[in-house]
Amino acid sequence: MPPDILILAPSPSAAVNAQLEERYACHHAWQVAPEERHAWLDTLAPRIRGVVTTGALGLNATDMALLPALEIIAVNGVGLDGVALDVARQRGIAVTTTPNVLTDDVADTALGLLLASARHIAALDRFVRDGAWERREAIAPASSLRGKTAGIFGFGQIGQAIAHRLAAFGIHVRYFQPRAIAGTEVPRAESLLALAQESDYLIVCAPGTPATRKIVDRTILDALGPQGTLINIARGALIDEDAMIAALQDGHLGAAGLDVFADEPHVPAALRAMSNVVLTPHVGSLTVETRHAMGQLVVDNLAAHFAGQPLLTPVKQ
Ligand code: 8YV
Repeated sequence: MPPDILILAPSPSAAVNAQLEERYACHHAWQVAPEERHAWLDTLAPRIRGVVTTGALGLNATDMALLPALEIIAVNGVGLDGVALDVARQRGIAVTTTPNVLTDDVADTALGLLLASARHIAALDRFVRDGAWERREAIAPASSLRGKTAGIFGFGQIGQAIAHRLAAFGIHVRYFQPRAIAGTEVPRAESLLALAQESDYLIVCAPGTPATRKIVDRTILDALGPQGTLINIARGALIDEDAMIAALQDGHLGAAGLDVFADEPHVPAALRAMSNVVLTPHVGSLTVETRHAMGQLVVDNLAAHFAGQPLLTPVKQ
């Protein structure tokens, strides 16, 4: 009998989905209406040995408690903020993520948001479409990226890939995270506040944890200042969203480029209304190539687990 696995979201890769169907009895929660999911899961739950989830969805303690035979949670992503890791650890449930393969695309998304914000690309796109150019309305010049300073908060693989890209634009780079990174030439600021004070652009790449919740608060935003731009490709929870909206509205913060939000997929109307804000729907890793590679890592981790082999990319617990 193939192991039963619960799939919370499909992969955009047909090859990945086909491999899962071939090897497992797949139960697709995303195909069931949310209000019917509990009843649907009731009979299945005792048989489920693996869960395939995403960084955004995770697997909380309540849902984990419904699955007594759960052995492995394979996350299609690197964010673990939605996974009840303490419960997984206590129950000996393995957890895997998809590091490395998504680094470049997520870094590219950060650069895209930065370019779109700093050079007004999204606003200018609307300007052309709305006919403002034909009406010969004035176009305010953007400010150049060259010579500016970017502060990267969270200097893991993605933060470092962003730093590498920024250097090619002639942007000075600094970073902050509690633990200094050995072997990098990028200077480390002494705190997040110091980083924001030194930066024209603050790029948030740190993991979502209880310690980073709303860490980018009004003080940090004020330090970034009226000419400053905030970029977030990490998690919405790291930013005090109300404080950010207020700072953007009263001109204490210049602009923002956001891929992630506090309550996805809901984006506050105030943010949608602002022309100095660029919004994308949590698509940092959403390319054909990367989503295939992420899905393949999920497939390979599950295969290793059910064959009793070492996992490829386990989360150390
Ligand atoms: C994915 C992410 O968009 O890695 C993460 O944690 O947030 C993203 O790469 C998400 O996991 C959906 O698959």
